Amino acid sequence: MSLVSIAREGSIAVVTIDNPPVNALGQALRQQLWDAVAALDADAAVQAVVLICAGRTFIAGADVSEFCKPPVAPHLPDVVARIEAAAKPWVAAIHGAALGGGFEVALGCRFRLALDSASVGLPEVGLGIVPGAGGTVRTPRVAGVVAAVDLVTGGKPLRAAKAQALGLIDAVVSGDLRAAAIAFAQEAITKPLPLPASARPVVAQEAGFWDEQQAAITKLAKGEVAPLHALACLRKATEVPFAEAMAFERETFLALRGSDQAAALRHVFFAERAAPRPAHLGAAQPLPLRAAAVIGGGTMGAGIAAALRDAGLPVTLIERDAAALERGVTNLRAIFDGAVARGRLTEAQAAERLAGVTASTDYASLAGADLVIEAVFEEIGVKRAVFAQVAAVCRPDAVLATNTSYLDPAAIAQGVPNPARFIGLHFFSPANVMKLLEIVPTPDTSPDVLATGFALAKTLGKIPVQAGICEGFIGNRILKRYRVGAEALVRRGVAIAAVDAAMRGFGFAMGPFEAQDLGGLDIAFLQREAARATGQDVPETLGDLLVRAGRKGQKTGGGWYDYAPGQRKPQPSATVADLLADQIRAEGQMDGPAIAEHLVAEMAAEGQAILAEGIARQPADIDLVEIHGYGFPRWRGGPMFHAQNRAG
Ligand code: T1G
Ligand code: NAD
Repeated sequence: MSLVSIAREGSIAVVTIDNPPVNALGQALRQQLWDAVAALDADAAVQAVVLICAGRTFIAGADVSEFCKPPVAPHLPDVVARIEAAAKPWVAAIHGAALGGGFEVALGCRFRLALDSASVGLPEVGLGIVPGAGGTVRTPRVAGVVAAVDLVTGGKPLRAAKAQALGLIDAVVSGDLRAAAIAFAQEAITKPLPLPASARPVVAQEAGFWDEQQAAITKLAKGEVAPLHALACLRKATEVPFAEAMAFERETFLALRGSDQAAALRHVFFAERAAPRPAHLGAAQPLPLRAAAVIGGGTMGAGIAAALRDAGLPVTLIERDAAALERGVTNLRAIFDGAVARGRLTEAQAAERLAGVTASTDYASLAGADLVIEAVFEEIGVKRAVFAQVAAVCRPDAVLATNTSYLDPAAIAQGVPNPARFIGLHFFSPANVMKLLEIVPTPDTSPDVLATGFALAKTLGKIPVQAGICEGFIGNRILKRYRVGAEALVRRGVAIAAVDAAMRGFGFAMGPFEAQDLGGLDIAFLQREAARATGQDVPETLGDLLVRAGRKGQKTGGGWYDYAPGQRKPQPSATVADLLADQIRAEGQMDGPAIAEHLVAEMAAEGQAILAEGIARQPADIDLVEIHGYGFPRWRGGPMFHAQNRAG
C-alpha cells in the first residue's frame, strides 16, 4: 500500500505521507520514506523537498503498536540520518502535532515550518522510553541544552510559536501550509544552507547543572525511570561526539522499550485511546448538549459547573436558598480565580467563565437545559425530591444525571418520568481537575443517553469508564477494600506511617492514611453510620474509633496523624497510639515493598470480583479508574495490569 506520494512543483518535490489515523512511522512507512530519499536524490531536477502529511496531523511518532515486536529495518535513526544527509535540503511542513519520531524526522530535515495551530514534542518518557531516533542528540544542538532537557524529560509538547522562539521551528505560518512550504523551500535554496542539526555545536554544561536536574527530575518522577534515562542521554550528547551519543541513545531506547514500565505505560496509552468510544455503544448516537445545569453548588457542584464552563457550555446553577447560592457562586469564583493565579486563565477568561453561569434558586430556570447534573447531599430523600422538581420543569427528553458516590442511581430515579433519560455521572474531586468520569447507567438508561455520557466526557476532556451498580461502583468499592486492607495491617502491628511510606514508595503521591486525613475521615464514617442505622451489621473500623474521639483529619488538627496548627505535615500521634492500643496485635513488621504488593493485590482481588459481577467490562477499565481517579501510579499500569504481570 502506498503511504508516500511524490509530486513536483517546479524544482521542489513535495513528499506527502498518508498513513491514517496519525501517520505513525510503522515499518512500511519507514521503508517508503527511505526509498523516497533515494529517488529524489537521484532526480537532478529536484532542488529541494517539502515533507508534508495528509490527514489531521503530521507524524505522531513511531508506531507504538510495533513496540512489542522485534525492531525491523530500516530503523528510524537511519531514515532520519538519510533525510539529513540527502543531497537536497528537506523542509518539514508541520500541522497538527509532530511528536516523538515525527519530530525527530523533522529535526533531520534542514528546515521546519509549522502552522500557527501546530505543536511539536518528544513525549516518549510518557511511554516509559526515551526518544530513539536522535531526539536527545539533535534537540540540544538546535534549541540548546536547557530547552532540550525541559522538552525531553518533561515530555510536554510545545506550541509552534514557543518552538520557534527556541529555534526548533524556522517559520510559523497560517493558511495554506503546502504553498507556504514550497515558497519557503524556493527561497531557502537561493541562500547558503544552515548546518544540519547533527553538525551543529552543543554547549557542555557544568556538572552542577546535571546534578541539579537529576535531583529535580528524581523528585518529580516518583519512581518512573524514563525521565532520568532521558537526562543521561542528553548529558551524553553534550560530552561525546554525535555518533557515540546516538549509539548511547539507541541502546537506552531499546533497553527501555522492553521494560515493565514501558509495557505498563503502553497498556495505559491504548486503554485511554479506546475509552471514549467503547465498542458496546454500537450505533447509539449522543444527544445534543448545548446547555447544562447543576443542582447544588457545594464541593462537587461548583467543580462540575467549572468543568462545563471550561468546555464552553452555558450553565445554570441551582441551590436551595439564597445563602447557599451565594456560597455556590463564591465556590465557583474561587475555582476560576485559582486558575488565574496558576496562569491557566486570564482575568478576562475567568470573568467570561463566570458570566456564562446563571445562578438561581428557581427550578423553572431549568426549562431549556439539555442536561441536568445533580450534586446535592448524599441522601436519597433529598435527591429524589430534587429530581421531582427537576422533572416537573425540564423537557421530557432532557438528560438527568446524579453525581452520587454510593447510592443506587436507579433508586434515585424512582418516580422520574421517562427514566430512560436518567444516568449516573460520577465525577471526582476536584471535578474540574480530575480526569475520571464513572458512567453508571441504570437498567432503564437508553443507549443514546449512555452515548451522551461518553460524549460529555470527551467534551470535558475526561476519561470515561462505564461502571455497573453496586456500592461504590468501581473506584470507591476498591478504595474501601484498600482501606480495609491498610487497617488490617495496622491491626497486625504495622505502623501507620510505614503503610503510607510503602505506598509512596510504590509511586502513589500519598498513602491511604495521609489521603484520608486530607479528605476527612468523617465522610466514610457517616456512610457507615447511615448503614448501621438501617440495621446493617457494619464492623467498627479503626477510623470510626478516631472519628468518635473527634479526630476527622486535617480539618480537626488530627486524624491518623497529628498536625501542628496551620501545618499539613503529618506527625505520628501518641494519642492515636493510645486510642488504638487494644486493637493492635504486634505480629511484626513488613518491609515497604511487601506492604505495597499486599495492598495492590487486595485492590486487584476486588477488581476480579468486580469483573466477575460485570460491574466493570474489562480489566483495563479498572486500571483507568485507579490511575485517573485514585492516584495509582501510571507507570505501574494499574492494579489489574500490575497483578497480571506479577503473576507472569
Ligand atoms: N502509534 C500507533 N498508534 C497511534 C499512535 C502511535 N504513535 N498515536 C496514535 N495512535 C492511534 C491511537 O491508538 C488511536 O487509535 C488513533 O491513533 C487516534 O489517536 C523513535 C519511539 C497524535 C495527539 O507518544 O499523542 O516516536 O483508537 O485517539 O486525540 O523516538 O494520538 O482509533 O484505533 O489519540 O486526535 C511518540 C501519541 C511515540 C504520540 C492525536 N508519540 N499519540 O490525538 O487521536 S514513541 C506519541 C498522541 C516514538 C521515537 C519513539 C495522539 C495524537 P484508535 P487519538 P487524537
Ligand atoms: P456538599 O455538601 O459540598 O454540597 C452539597 C450542596 O447541595 C450544598 O451546597 C447544598 O446547599 C446543596 N443542596 C442540598 N439540597 C439541595 C436542594 N434541594 N436543591 C439545591 N441544592 C441543594 O457536598 P459534595 O461533597 O459536593 O457532594 C455532593 C454529591 O456529590 C454527593 O452525592 C456526594 O456523594 C457526591 N460526591 C462527592 C465527592 C466528594 O469528594 N466530595 C466526590 C464524588 C461525588
